[in-house]
Amino acid sequence: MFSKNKTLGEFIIENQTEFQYSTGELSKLINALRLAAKVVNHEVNKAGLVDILGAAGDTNIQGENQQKLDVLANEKFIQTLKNREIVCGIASEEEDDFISINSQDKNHQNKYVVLIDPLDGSSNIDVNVSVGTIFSIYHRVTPVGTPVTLEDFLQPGKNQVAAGYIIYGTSTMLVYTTGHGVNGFTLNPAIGTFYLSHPNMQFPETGKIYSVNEGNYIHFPQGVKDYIKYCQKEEGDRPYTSRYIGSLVSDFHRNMIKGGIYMYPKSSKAQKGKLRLLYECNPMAFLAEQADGKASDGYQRIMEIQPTELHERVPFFCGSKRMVEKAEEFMKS
Ligand code: P6P
Repeated sequence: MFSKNKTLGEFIIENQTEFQYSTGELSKLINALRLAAKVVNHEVNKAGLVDILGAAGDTNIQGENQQKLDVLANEKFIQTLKNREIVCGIASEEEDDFISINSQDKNHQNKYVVLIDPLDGSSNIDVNVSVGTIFSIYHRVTPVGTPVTLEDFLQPGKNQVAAGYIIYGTSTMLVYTTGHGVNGFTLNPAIGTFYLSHPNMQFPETGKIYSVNEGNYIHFPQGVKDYIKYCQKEEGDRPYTSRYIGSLVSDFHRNMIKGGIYMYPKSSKAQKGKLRLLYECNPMAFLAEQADGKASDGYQRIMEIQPTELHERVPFFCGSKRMVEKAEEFMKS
């Protein structure tokens, strides 16, 4: 067990030995994300004060209005990662295509690729509801010394070397895994330092919270409708409580602490659901499994899915193991 109040920097150094062939690059990568998180946190926390609210006028590849804070967060994370000269490529929800990174003297020697949703839940920004950043890290699979290709990004989630999120909520936390459990760090804004506040985070095996946008109920598959009615039925430890914030990171974080399930199913309006496999579902699935939870598309393990395109969407069921298994039973029947 890790002692609390250790700083994120101390934690990274102490656990560096766990990274296979550790050359310190992954540590430098996590440190780069730490810096970007503090910069974005500063902007998110003053969003109401300066004229960065409201849509930037553009729309991203998803056809969603780009809020100015989306654009700013995207730029900050990309710039910070570029400056650290550790990654050979970046894919972002806000970028139509992946970005190949090669500083002159490095000649494509960097070995990590990062996929990121720089500001998830951005429709909540203008109403002061918590939002989050989600990141996913892989080793490149094409030869070092060559430009990164799409193949480096279209890897199944089980290949991830690290994943995590920053939640800009009542406090700002960075929660991540490198495959050795999940640890949460809370930012002390007065001194700009993250402290280990939630060591070894784990989903309770079951819970009493279900998170889904019930406004889509009539469009859901019958199995999802039946599971929602199961959650609402007066029987045993039920009815459960419905909690849905509209920010995946916030719903996931609450459910990991209290126990619960988050669902974004497919529907007659969205045949593959809404969430993106590469930079939303895979990183959250890695965290869920490292926290003794479960993540599936209703039928198969999310991290087994072989991606075919950068922004592909998948149905998503994620949280306490027993709750996801029960939902899968309804999906199968
Ligand atoms: P809906 C935010 O846009 C997001 O990707 C997740 O963070 C959130 O859970 C979901 O979409 C909300 O989508 O359709 O319920 O508004």
